[in-house]
Amino acid sequence: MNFSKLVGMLGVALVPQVYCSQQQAHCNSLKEKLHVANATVWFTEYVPSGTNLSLSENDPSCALASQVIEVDICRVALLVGTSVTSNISMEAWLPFNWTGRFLSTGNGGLGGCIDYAAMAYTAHYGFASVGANNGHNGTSGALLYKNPGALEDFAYRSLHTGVVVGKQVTKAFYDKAHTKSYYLGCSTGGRQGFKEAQDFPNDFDGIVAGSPALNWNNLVSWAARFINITGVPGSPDFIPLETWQVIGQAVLHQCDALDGVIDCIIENTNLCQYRPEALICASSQTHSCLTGAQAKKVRDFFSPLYGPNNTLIFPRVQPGMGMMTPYVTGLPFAISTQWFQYVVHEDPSWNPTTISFEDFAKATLLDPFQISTWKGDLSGAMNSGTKILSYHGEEDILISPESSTRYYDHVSRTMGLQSGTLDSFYRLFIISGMNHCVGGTGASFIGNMGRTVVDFTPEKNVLAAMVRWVENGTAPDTILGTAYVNGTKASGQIAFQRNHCRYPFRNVYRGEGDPDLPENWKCI
Ligand SMILES: *[C@@H]1O[C@H](CO)[C@@H](O)[C@H](O)[C@H]1NC(C)=O
Ligand SMILES: *[C@@H]1O[C@H](CO)[C@@H](O)[C@H](O)[C@H]1NC(C)=O
Ligand SMILES: *[C@@H]1O[C@H](CO)[C@@H](O)[C@H](O)[C@H]1NC(C)=O
Ligand SMILES: *[C@@H]1O[C@H](CO)[C@@H](O)[C@H](O)[C@H]1NC(C)=O
Ligand SMILES: *[C@@H]1O[C@H](CO)[C@@H](O)[C@H](O)[C@H]1NC(C)=O
Ligand SMILES: *[C@@H]1O[C@H](CO)[C@@H](O)[C@H](O)[C@H]1NC(C)=O
Ligand SMILES: *[C@@H]1O[C@H](CO)[C@@H](O)[C@H](O)[C@H]1NC(C)=O
Ligand SMILES: *[C@@H]1O[C@H](CO)[C@@H](O)[C@H](O)[C@H]1NC(C)=O
Ligand SMILES: *[C@@H]1O[C@H](CO)[C@@H](O)[C@H](O)[C@H]1NC(C)=O
Ligand SMILES: [Ca+2]
Repeated sequence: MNFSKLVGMLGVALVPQVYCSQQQAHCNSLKEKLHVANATVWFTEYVPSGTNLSLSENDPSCALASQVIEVDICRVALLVGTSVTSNISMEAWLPFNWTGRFLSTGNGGLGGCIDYAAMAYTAHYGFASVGANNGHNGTSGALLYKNPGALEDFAYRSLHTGVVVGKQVTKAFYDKAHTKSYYLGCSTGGRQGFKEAQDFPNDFDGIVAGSPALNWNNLVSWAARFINITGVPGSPDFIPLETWQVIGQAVLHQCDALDGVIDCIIENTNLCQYRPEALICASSQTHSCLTGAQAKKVRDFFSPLYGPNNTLIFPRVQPGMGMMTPYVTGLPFAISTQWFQYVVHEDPSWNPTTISFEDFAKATLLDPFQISTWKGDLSGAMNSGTKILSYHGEEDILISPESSTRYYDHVSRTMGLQSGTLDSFYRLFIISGMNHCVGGTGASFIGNMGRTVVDFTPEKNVLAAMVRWVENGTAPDTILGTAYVNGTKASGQIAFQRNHCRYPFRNVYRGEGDPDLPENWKCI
């Protein structure tokens, strides 16, 4: 039961009751006020600040049953038809203390899940925030099976539709249009951000796209193929997980000092050419070491994936990722398996251990609704004044950050622009020591999600940096990341901070002074 209902029942004439019931009435009025083609309001709900909102209608596989909301919002849930056979569910969280800004959140993996945490975060900072379910409910890719409507929603249409409808909902609620429009997403959400930049450059003034699943088909193939290197558990020369931890330590041992400081962070993994042969077992050694055949597997693991015709399918796994990656387990990677089963082969019985170059070729040829998201021409975004801030963790255990630098270089070549010019609208920051979107040994708190917010200053927060870039013309040169003691903000103690450089700059230690302080590093 929410606050206003409670006061209403008690029949107490309190000022907050009047205030709340006005807000409630304004929120409920949207149901009649909104006239958007193919869209129906499912429900509206006034949510006062401090509510721990129960998300009972959220699909259980999304694993989010509640969300705390720190400001007064009007919550609007809609169903929007996207074709005769498909629809999206979407929500708009409209803060009463509105900055005039609109923002769309994205999705993750093969889901299917509205990013409520991102909506709570951005509504808290005054954005009218929307999120959609990507055309299907839940995390499974099974719903894409022989379902071209849902597949098209997943590739691009859910997000774009959510923006078009969301802007109309925003306007209807506040009786005026938004001033500026933003995007915030990571992983699949990062890909969605770039898809918008490529195909709908007018949707946003500023796009913050993290750890993007660019080059989607090849990424999925690459992720599917590790099992062909590792073998399944128990197969000849299978490398146990403990040994991968030893390998992770050996990578650090060889490359940590390249940036000038031994701190368990490799600032530029491009400079690291890890040599696994150094771990080959001495005659008396039986564990924590490699056979010759295992060293070959490790070398293959850290190598780029080339097709039989010598074209690059996907860049290498970056060294220094800590090796807590699903790719070394010898188990099929679920997202890849489902993509091949339900979309590429339309055969739910397809066996992921048979992955082959023919599968890769079929996936790239299919490229449903250009989900590859690899257009090198961003002139639409450049010409419409759209700014793109991308970031990618250098310890990412799922998507190699080299995919992001490679895309940046691809755009640079396609548009014939040096980075000095590209930087006027597209900047890429490599976040050292950051895992996939969040976590890791580095200074990874950059405000890309609610739980990694230090504060909302442009220096320390990628979304605030984007707002300043769009609204004040000041582009971020570096992003100041923060690391907390024990990796958690709950410790209340900052361990160290570091300025992350924009590509193609890299961070090096100045040679003196406390390396925990950002001023003792420089971007070169
Ligand atoms: C919100 O409610 C859920 C269950 O209803 C509970 O598990 C969770 O701890 C609550 N969160 C907070 C911050 O109180
Ligand atoms: C509404 O949906 C139909 C397909 O069901 C589509 O043809 C039409 O363009 C949609 N209208 C709008 C305004 O999106
Ligand atoms: C949305 O589409 C799915 C099929 O993809 C259908 O099962 C469902 O009933 C539709 N929902 C509504 C509200 O029309
Ligand atoms: C409204 O938002 C502004 C920042 O956008 C903040 O400074 C102010 O405290 C907020 N007011 C309320 C009542 O939450
Ligand atoms: C997703 O769930 C909502 C709410 O239960 C439902 O109305 C909608 O039809 C579902 N979408 C699909 C594609 O099944
Ligand atoms: C899988 O491994 C076999 C044996 O090493 C090799 O011949 C084949 O090319 C590999 N396939 C892929 C897709 O990497
Ligand atoms: C090379 O092989 C890859 C992977 O099989 C395929 O995607 C690509 O189209 C091929 N390129 C040419 C030029 O044949
Ligand atoms: C806006 O940009 C100017 C420089 O052009 C700078 O001095 C000022 O601090 C900026 N304001 C904000 C709020 O970022
Ligand atoms: C960090 O974790 C250690 C071990 O669990 C604990 O003893 C210490 O108090 C923690 N420090 C902070 C600041 O939370
Ligand atoms: Ca280092």
